Amino acid sequence: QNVQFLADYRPYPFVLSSTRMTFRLSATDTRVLTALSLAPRHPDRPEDLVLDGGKGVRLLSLTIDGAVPDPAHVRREGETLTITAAALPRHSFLLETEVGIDPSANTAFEGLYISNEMFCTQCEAEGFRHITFYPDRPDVMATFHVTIDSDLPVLLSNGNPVGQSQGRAEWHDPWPKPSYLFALVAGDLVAVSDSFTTRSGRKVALNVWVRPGDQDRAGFAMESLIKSMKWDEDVYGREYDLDVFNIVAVDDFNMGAMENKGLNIFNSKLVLASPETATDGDYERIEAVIAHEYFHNWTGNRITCRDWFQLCLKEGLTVFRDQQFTSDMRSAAVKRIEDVQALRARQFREDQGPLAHPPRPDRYEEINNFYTATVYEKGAEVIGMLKRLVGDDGYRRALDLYFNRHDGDAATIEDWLKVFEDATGRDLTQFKRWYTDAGTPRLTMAEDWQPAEAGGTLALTFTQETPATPRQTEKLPRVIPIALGLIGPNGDEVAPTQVLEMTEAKQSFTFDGLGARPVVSVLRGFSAPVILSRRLDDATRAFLLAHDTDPFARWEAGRDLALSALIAASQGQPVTRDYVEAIGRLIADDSADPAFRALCLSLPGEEEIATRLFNQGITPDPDAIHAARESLARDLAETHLDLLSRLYTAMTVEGPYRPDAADAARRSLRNAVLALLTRIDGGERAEVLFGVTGNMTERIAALTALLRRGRGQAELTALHDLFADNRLVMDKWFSVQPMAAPPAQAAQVARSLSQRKDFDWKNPNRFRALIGGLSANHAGFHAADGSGYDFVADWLMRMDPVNPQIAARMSTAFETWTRYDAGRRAKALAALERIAAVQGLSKNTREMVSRMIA
Ligand code: BAL
Ligand code: ZN
Repeated sequence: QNVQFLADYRPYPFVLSSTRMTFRLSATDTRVLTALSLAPRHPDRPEDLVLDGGKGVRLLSLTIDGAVPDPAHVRREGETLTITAAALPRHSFLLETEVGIDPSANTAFEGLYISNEMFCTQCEAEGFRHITFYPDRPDVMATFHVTIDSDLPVLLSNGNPVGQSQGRAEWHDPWPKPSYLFALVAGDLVAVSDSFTTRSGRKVALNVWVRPGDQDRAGFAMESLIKSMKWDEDVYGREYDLDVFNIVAVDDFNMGAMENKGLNIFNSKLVLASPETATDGDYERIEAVIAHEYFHNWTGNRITCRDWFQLCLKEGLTVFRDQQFTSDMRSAAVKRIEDVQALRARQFREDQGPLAHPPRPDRYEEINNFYTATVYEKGAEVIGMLKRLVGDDGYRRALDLYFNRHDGDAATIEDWLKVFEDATGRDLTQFKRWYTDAGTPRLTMAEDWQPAEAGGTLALTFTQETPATPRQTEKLPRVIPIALGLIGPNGDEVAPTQVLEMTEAKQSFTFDGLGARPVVSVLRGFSAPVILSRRLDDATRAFLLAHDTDPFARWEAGRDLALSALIAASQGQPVTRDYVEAIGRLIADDSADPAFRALCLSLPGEEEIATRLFNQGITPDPDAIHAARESLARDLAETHLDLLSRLYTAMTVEGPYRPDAADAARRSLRNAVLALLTRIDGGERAEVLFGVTGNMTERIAALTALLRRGRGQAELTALHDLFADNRLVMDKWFSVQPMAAPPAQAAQVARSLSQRKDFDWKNPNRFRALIGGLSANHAGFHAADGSGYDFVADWLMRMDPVNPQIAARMSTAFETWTRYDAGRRAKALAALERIAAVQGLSKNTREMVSRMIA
């Protein structure tokens, strides 16, 4: 076992000041010449020099200050190259190597590889060691000078261009950086170009590089980049620091995108968009991810992480910043609700199962397995709580101090918390548990109302408890900011939002002088990532849905109402009419944002219902959940048929497609209405819409609605005929079928799609589309006969030797397997054990599967 522990951190024993590299690109035998200017950190205590280097890196030559060392002092073992201390000078020296690598054989897409005849790199977290021998760790930072020799027309690397001639390009990056931020791209590319003048007056050349023919789909990415650059100056005072900023779209990419210094590399699905091929959701995501990667320039690049245990230092903060950006660009209320939905769907799920880990883990085997919702999304939530506790001014002072104090550093979570302590005078010792402890706290609220002649008193008693998680059985109380307001019986707010600071396991807060018993609106804005339970009848939930002034709390009341109905139905219990009636009133309110109404009208997903049941100690039955959801949807549609029909017409968006928030909001409500109406009209409206619309948002909504009703075959064929050459649209085509298939057929649908010639499974997007599509069909993946489990396991085993990162990530489909009944558990366990038994299984997948089986 090769477990890395946070407690074992020690600084690298050499200081690396500059890195010079020359790449002689060739598909099968690329030569990489590297010159490292090194000096021992402690000349009086000589140490061996250990460099990382993957098995595919062939050492061709090595010199120290120009001389070849005695071979007895150079040792190649596993994934390292060691030069013994005896062969090293006590002062600064130049280490030069030449290695050979084979990009064409790199199917794992880590290091230097080829995608569609284009050379590109992915180095985070530990890909650089597949390019050359190097201290491949984030706290070793150096300036880079890179020369690329190749006949390909476009040759890019980090930093500023310093030389360009036929067959050669030179790049210099003056900002010291760790190897994970290195990037190189070479290919036949074209740029959509623009420029941005920073607030201090420097002109920056901007390019979005795509394959020829894709230029007309890169404009939105460029607009998003310019908005991001301006926003980071306005809101955080952060200015860009190089002469050029390049973005490249790549078809084969393990992640969404990567923040390499001055040369961001993106999965093409997060760059390319046109109304015909991309949905409103795609546009919003492109805007957010372009921003995210750009914001990393300060939170990640200028200030990086000391080690990979601190990953959430850059990721949590950068997600928080991109969430703020989207809130400013679009609707803050809608964004907050969407973020909480995603947090619950991905992070709460992770936090309640065998893969639970703290935002800052203290051990790992394979760091690629820790690019998780906990590190990213919970990491962002923790910052949201900090901001709420210290206030907007305190947050701004702390961030200014962070940038001033740590610019150029490889920092830690301790450094991060210290700037908040120093800027605000707060002691964050207890707050730090949010970083070091796994698990989602359960928060309960009990109310005690004492009427009195002069005014009543309401006492709220909160208790918190966090269930045990792997390797953490004892949980101490956390600091929980509870945002709360009080609403009078007539619907008026009697106490505006205030933040209660809970620090004990059990704590009471009292409100005096109340004329009548108010309704408590609690956890406004989802002020802490906890699971709240309180006794509330459906009538009071409906009251909150109608009157709460906090949009999140209002939506949450509707959500709870829907879940209460769905849980009753799935348990065969009587269902009240409160939800169906309350939702009718809400969607009829034309003063409310259509996007907000759409969110309220969309029923909780089956996975969410299963989670709620599980949290109530009930074993979820996927088939009963599916049936209950279908039945409530039909009830909604029948009850509000006239209203829904009117809305469907009223929400039509006239004129050319625009991806802005206002038009997208109308389409989202119209599509939510369509999903319900399709249950009544036999698919008539959906078929018409699919035929007449020119945009992908409506096409895919219509197709999904039809597939869920067991229809849509003609539309599938039409979509295929129209877009067979468009990889991104075809990914949607592969994904929507297993996702929207009736559960009993889902695994079979996925299996027959996987046998098609165009199931190009080595492409990560295509693999994720199909395997992820089935995993997203709750009752289909968890089919009682185990067909979903078997299908996914078969493909994980096939993918693992080709691309272990992708296999390991997709294995999280199984992370909830212990929630289900004994029959399903046995089948899921058998599938996991089949994977675990594979000879030569990657470290990535082995770690994931063994944590899930443990
Ligand atoms: N650093 C990996 C990709 C991202 O989070 O931006
Ligand atoms: Zn990031």
